[in-house]
Amino acid sequence: MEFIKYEVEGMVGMITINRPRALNALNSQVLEELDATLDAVNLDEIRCLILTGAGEKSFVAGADIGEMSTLTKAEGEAFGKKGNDIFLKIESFPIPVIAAVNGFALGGGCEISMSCDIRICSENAVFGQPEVGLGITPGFGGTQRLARLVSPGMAKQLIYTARNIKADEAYRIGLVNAVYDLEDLIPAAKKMAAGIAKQAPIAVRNCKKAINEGLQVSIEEGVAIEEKLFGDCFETEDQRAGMGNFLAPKDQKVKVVPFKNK
Ligand code: CO8
Repeated sequence: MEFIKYEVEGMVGMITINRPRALNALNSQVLEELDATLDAVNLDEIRCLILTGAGEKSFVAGADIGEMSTLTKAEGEAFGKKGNDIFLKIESFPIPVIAAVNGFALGGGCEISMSCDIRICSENAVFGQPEVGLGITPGFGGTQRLARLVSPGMAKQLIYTARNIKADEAYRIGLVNAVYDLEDLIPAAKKMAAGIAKQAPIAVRNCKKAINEGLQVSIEEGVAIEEKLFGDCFETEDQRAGMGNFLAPKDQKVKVVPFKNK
């Protein structure tokens, strides 16, 4: 891999988009390597992913403008699909993905962060959808996910004006969950990921599925999805271990239940 770094620490995997000379902009090769990296994640071992960008300046400064500049209509649509397919893979990835946004998250950078389950950022982070200033629409899900994540009115304002916002405003509008000093960002992401990884993995996966799928349907259909996934947790070793530990005599309880993903 030239542009993607993948590291494992315990039950947490960290994917770093590593093209700092172009501020980690997403060209076809980066997207293909990212796709292959996701496919290679060992889901028996890894329970949470962190996605970040290399360097201290940029998370991802968008899709590669040089590569896009000469596309035909058909090629533009195909490039949009290429990004969308991978971002949908992240969104529906079986385990949670935390975006640790360490600087510019513009265009495709903002969009990839929005396909993650949770966004946290550093104080130097800048979010925005500058596409209309380049003569295009957001093409990797920005018109869809920003409106769902913040509000349609705020998304429209940001997209129509192509205005970038800093970390404090991203926090205020609910685009990120927390803002950290740059040096504290990755440790905070790792701490959050470890906190997720020590929970019952089947239950965490089912929660992700229930929230994501439930958001697409009516509340009646949503609770039906939840019922199914709730029921699915029973008779697992992890459900027995989790409830067993709660019900055990005080002197036999463990602080961290050794869940087995079974
Ligand atoms: N694509 C290609 N190269 C980039 C990009 C990018 N998106 N962003 C930065 N770079 C490159 C620069 O060209 C420069 O390269 P070089 O050193 O070879 O000249 C290098 O990274 C460093 O950048 P700057 O010198 O510009 O650094 P500054 O600190 O001066 O500025 C900025 C940083 C403000 C982030 C500036 O680089 C910038 O505005 N970048 C573009 C941001 C942008 O507009 N992003 C949105 C792109 S469009 C998009 O993402 C659409 C997604 C959907 C696609 C759908 C397909 C159909």
